[in-house]
Amino acid sequence: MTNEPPASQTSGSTEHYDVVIIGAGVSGMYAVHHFREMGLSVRAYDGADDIGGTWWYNRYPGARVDGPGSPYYCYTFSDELMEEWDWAETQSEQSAVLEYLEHVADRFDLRRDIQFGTWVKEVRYQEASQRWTIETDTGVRASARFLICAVGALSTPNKPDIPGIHDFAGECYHTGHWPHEPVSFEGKRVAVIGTGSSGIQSIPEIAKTAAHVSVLQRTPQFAFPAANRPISAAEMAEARANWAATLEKIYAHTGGFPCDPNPDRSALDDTPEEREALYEELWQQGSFKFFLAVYFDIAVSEESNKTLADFVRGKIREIVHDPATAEKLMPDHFVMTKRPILEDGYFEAFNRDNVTLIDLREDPIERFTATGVVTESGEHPIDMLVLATGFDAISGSMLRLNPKGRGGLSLKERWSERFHNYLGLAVSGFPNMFMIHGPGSPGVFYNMPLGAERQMAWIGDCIRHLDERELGAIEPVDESEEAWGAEVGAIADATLFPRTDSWWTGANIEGKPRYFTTYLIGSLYYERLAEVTAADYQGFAFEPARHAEDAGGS
Ligand code: NA7
Repeated sequence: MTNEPPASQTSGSTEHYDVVIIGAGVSGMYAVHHFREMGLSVRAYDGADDIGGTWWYNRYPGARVDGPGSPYYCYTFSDELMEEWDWAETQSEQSAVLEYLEHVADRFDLRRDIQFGTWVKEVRYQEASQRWTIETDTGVRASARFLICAVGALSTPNKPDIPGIHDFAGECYHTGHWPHEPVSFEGKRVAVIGTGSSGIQSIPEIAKTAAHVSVLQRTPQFAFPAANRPISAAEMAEARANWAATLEKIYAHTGGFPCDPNPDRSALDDTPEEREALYEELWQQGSFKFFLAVYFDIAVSEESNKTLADFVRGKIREIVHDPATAEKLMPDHFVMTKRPILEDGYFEAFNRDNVTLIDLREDPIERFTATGVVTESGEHPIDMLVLATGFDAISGSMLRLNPKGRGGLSLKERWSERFHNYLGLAVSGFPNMFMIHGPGSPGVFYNMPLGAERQMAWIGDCIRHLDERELGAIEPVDESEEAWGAEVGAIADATLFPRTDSWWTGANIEGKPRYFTTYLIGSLYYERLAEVTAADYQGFAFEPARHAEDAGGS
């Protein structure tokens, strides 16, 4: 260690660490473990009262893992964890994932280095001492050589600013900030705004007991059968027996799951009958495998895309009895270019007498009153409003943290037009700051616990590199950020993803720079990180370590 004061000590009212971690969700928890194992002193801060991040907050009814699922949405750093943890279902419930994370926190004694109920309100780089300083809403002041922003890609709720919404006097909940106490829908008239994953997971659950559910839909969605099922003891045993081979497959896969690559076949290579047969087989089988086993060019070719979109539109028409409602549910964007959604009884919910669809494109919301929502067609009295309106995703939580880098420049200023970054990890002007799952990384397109582990491994190696060479600061040069932005953009532009308005492109947040920021090929991304390491951290600039006396003893 070079910079003074020494780690994990207190001078005046400031605590000093090697590494400060913001966030104690899946990524922040692993950061605590990883850097502690390296012998560094660490402190994590989280506004919540316990670990879990997204799994702590998203307690809405029906919340489940909606990716390829258990038992592979998990940490891989400890074989013992795989040995001792049983997953009950393929699409684990929120509570099951949180129990797993609590087990991890207990097993590795993570909580002793995490301060809960603490919101970090000021984060500033001190050029003289080459340290980050933070201040929290509880009056804590701390400094660290390295800042790890594990703030979550989907953790800053998007709350729509609709006229009168604050006048609504009934219960109002955002799915991403759901209360910890049970919420009863019994006998209530509920309006749900939003039909993304959270709306589509929660609507069928709410409809089971509510007197009435009004679904306020802005954009109809493609959704696929979740096909959740129990995981048997034999299946868990098999997963454990094959764990080493499975890990190899996971590492090689573009999304970080133990799946084969998509077939090397275009949808247009098959006859309409062959295509229909494949789509039907995948639909019956359900789960995220649909997207991982379908033709490779669904998200690339407009024509191929249309074949699957038409298939799903046909399914919606089959499931929903009322033709007028079915037509309102018909999505018209490229399928898979908004976050693919797994559903369980969503389309069927519209066959219930107590569920009504309000198509906001035809019948927009005018305002809220104390007792209801007024759309162009009239007032709908409600007792409860559920905002399933999503998040300021990917970059939103970094902007909310808004660290101040060199010269006091804020991230908001630096990112006013583009989310400049290198490797999805670092930003020039913000030395020794690392982002997890930020823009420019595979983030939400990758198995997120695994992505956090792999990004943390790279950062850990980078810290060792600095220490071995007595370097005090690392940050990307502007040219490498530009080249990285171009690389991310070129991969995305070969697909249909940037052509649809979605939270992937920032289109759900007014005024946000609108473009696709995710590195789409996860496996290639980690090769690129390794290349940069092997080339002595090419694209980065370094500063020698300044000792406290040189820095004026700060
Ligand atoms: P999403 O996928 O961003 O969905 C939000 C939904 O809310 C979506 O249907 C939006 O319509 C709708 N929305 C947002 N703002 C408004 C306003 N002002 N008026 C009407 N409708 C609105 O968020 P989720 O929470 O469902 O899912 C996010 C991820 O969390 C998901 O991928 C899972 O991994 C977990 P739009 O499509 O923008 O027209």
